Amino acid sequence: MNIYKYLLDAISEKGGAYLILIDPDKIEEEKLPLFIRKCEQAGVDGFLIGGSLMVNSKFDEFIEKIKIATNLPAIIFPGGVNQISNIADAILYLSVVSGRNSEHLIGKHVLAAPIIKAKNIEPISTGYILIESGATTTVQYMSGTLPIPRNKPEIAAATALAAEYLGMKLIYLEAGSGAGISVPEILIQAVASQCSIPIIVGGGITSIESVRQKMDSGANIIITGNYFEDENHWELIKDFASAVHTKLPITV
Ligand code: 1GP
Repeated sequence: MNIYKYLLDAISEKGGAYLILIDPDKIEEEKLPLFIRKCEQAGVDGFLIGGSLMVNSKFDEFIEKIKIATNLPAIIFPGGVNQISNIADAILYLSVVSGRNSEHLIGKHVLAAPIIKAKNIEPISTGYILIESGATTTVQYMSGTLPIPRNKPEIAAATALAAEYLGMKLIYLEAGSGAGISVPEILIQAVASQCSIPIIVGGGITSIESVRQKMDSGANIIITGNYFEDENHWELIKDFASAVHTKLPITV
């Protein structure tokens, strides 16, 4: 299956795609099959898998467990070159275009490219744009880059457009995992007004209202991670999915 096309189809047919980020270091593995099943029943479109550190060294086995539990796509969201597995369906080939650290613009990609080719994984070129969200986030610290100030939508829009002109296929507006405040709507609107490639929004999204606001502002793909790491919220996954799927009838 071509995963990029799968995402484009979800956007055009359902109004958006909803992906849940699973960090192998954070989820209790024995809860994984149940969580995956809940997500599938709730209408989630797929999974991002990855983390900033990856202390869990059994990356292949972890993805395999997900693939055994579901036919939904498992897409790597790599925190490093150590997170490449041919068991996944695709990999977000992320370039931190908001930063000026050459290692995260092109350096790691040179190391990763031959491995991705050899393992025959679909790379999806993604302009990864960090947006200031209050405190320093893990991704800012780990990438050694400054995020775009949240009150500078014009810089975010110009950065996203540059990524599109460079041939990237997706824009990812990232507030950072566990961010106290998510990407502002005005900034999403500014990027959407300039770009014709799909816009992913993630980081600090913890309410259905917030999902709706992101979608209304021009987001095409929504990512949540932290909020559903706690099983107390699992019953809400379907409401999040429904808020993303703006073209589908609302289910109760
Ligand atoms: C982080 O955008 C993702 O890279 C998801 O963030 O964990 O805050 O939902 P949260």
